[in-house]
Amino acid sequence: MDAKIAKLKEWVDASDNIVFFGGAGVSTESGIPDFRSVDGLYNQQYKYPPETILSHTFFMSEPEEFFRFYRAKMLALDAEPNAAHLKLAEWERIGKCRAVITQNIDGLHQKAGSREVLELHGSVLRNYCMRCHKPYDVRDIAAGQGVPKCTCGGMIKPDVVLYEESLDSYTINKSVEYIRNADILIIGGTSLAVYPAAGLINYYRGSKLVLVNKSETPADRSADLVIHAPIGEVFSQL
Ligand code: CNA
Repeated sequence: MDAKIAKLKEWVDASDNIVFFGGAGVSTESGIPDFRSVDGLYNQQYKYPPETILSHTFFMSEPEEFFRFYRAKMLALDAEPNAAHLKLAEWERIGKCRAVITQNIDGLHQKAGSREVLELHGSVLRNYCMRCHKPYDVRDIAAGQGVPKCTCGGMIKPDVVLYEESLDSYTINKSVEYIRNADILIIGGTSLAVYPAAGLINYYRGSKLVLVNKSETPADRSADLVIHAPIGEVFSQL
């Protein structure tokens, strides 16, 4: 076993207060593309850049185009959890992992069995009418065509945080509390480029800040352990 993975395993084995902070890279090994990798969504060609399509302004002004992109690229309902999701769920079950804080919207941590999952950017699995707030199943959104409409005539919006929208303050406060009190903070599969989510890691006060990411991140220099490798492969060895 690689010396860095052995070190991480030693820390994990001795801890009952691990907090995980992750992003889209956690789900690439489940077949869901991230944003910033070479094969990520930002490097594929669309009429508009993904930041534009996934903004509140675009959603309200061009909902047809939004849902065309959203159904094709953001919904992956057949994806299954990979070794990283499964290991985190196991750690929670045996009392090691206190919380998973995720920027992902795919629901795979819960599918793997994690219960304390703080979804900073919401979830594609929840959908509500913007007028009467009636909930809709994601399968209704996936199977439909054009702009999904409620029986009342209102537009249905996925419960995901679009660019220009603010994050839920309860979720942020709870995330800060977990991070501030964590023994080990493992950051994985995130470019740490999207704020305010990325700023939450600055609340960590411990001495075991771990980064598991394929590429370099702005936090590499302040981390106590940096592993540049696919997270599923790393976690399957822990
Ligand atoms: P990002 O900016 O696309 O960064 C992903 C990072 O993960 C990059 O640094 C990659 O090098 C790294 N990476 C890719 N695959 C792996 C892997 N197997 N192991 C380790 N590292 C890997 O994504 P962020 O999450 O940082 O950006 C935040 C956005 C992306 C959030 O708002 C998400 O909602 C959004 N997003 C989510 C999903 C999802 O829910 N699965 C998919 C695509 C985008």
